[in-house]
Amino acid sequence: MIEKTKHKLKFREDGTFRVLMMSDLQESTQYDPRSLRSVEVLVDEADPDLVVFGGDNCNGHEISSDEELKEFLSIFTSVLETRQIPWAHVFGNHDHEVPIDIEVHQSIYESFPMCVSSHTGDDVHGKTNFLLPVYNKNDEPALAIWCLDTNYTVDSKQEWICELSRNGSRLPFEPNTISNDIGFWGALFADQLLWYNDKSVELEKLVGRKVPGLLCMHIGVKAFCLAQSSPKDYIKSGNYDEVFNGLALDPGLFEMLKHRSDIIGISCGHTHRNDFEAEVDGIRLFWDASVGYRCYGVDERRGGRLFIFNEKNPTEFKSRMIRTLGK
Ligand SMILES: [Fe+2]
Ligand SMILES: [Mn+2]
Repeated sequence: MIEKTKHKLKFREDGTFRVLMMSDLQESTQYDPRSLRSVEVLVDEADPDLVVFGGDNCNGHEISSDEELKEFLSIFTSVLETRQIPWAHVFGNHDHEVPIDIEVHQSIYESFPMCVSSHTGDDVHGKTNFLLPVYNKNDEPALAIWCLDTNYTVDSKQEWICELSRNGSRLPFEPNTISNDIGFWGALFADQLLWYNDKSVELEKLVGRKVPGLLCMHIGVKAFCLAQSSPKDYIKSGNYDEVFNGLALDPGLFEMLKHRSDIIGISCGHTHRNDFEAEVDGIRLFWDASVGYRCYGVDERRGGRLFIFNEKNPTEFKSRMIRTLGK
C-alpha cells in the first residue's frame, strides 16, 4: 500500500515542485543564532514545497529529554510551521545518539502539524524509511521523494552477516564484498533494501510506469567515494575535498537502485565541507554542506541544496546549493 501523507504533495500550477534539503544542522536548544538564521534565509530564498532535514539534525549529546527534543524542533521548524510548508526528516548518526527511545523520538517529529515524515516498523532496520509521492495535475504520482535511515553503526560484523543471510535470498544481486570499515558511521541493512524494492515495484504497478525518485539519506553510498576519487570522470561542480569512506556497511543499495532504475538522484549530508554534484552510472549524486554553524565546516559553503522538478519531465531536474553567509 502506498500510504497517504499528512499533507498531499502536489506540483504547483506552473508545473514545478521545489525541494530544499538541509543537512547537519547538528544543533540543540543551546544553539548558535547563525544556525537558525541559516535555516530561515534558505527557506526565504528556496521558496520550497517540501523541506527535508538530511540527518544529524540535532547534536545528540546535548538533548537529554523528550521536552528538550520538542523545544529544539519547535525552534528550528517554526519558520516552516508558520508558513505551512510541509517538512520531512531522516536520521543521521548524531540523531541516533539521542538517549530517547527511537519510537518516541520519531513520534515527537511526526507530532508537528507540518511534518510529513513516516516510518517503518520493527521488521525493518532504522526508523526514517518512507516514501512521499508528489502528484501531478492528473492526480497521479509523477515524482517520489524517498527517505532512508542510515542508522548509527553496527555492533559487530556478525550482526550484519546474520541479517544479510536471513534476507539475502530475495536480493536480486550478489552482495558487495563486506568491508572492514566497522567503526565508521552508518549502516544499511538488507531489509531496508527489500523495503525499498517492494515499495518501488508497488508504485510502478499502481501508476503503470516507473516513477522518478529523489532518495534522501544522511550517509552516502560508495558511488560518492568513486566520484571523489575520479573527479574528472564524474564530478560536474562543487567541492569534494573532505575525505569520505562511505557507509561502514552496505549490502549493495546502489546496485539495487540501478536494477530498479527509478531513482534519478541521491542527496546526502554527513560530510560538512563537501557539496558536489556528480553523476555515476546514470544516477545524479548530491552533497550539501552543513546548514548549522556550530559544527565543523567551511562558513562560505554552509547552506542547503535546492531541487526544482517539473511535472512534464521530472527526470530533467535542476539543483544548486544556496549559501547562507552574508544573507
Ligand atoms: Fe554531521
Ligand atoms: Mn553525520
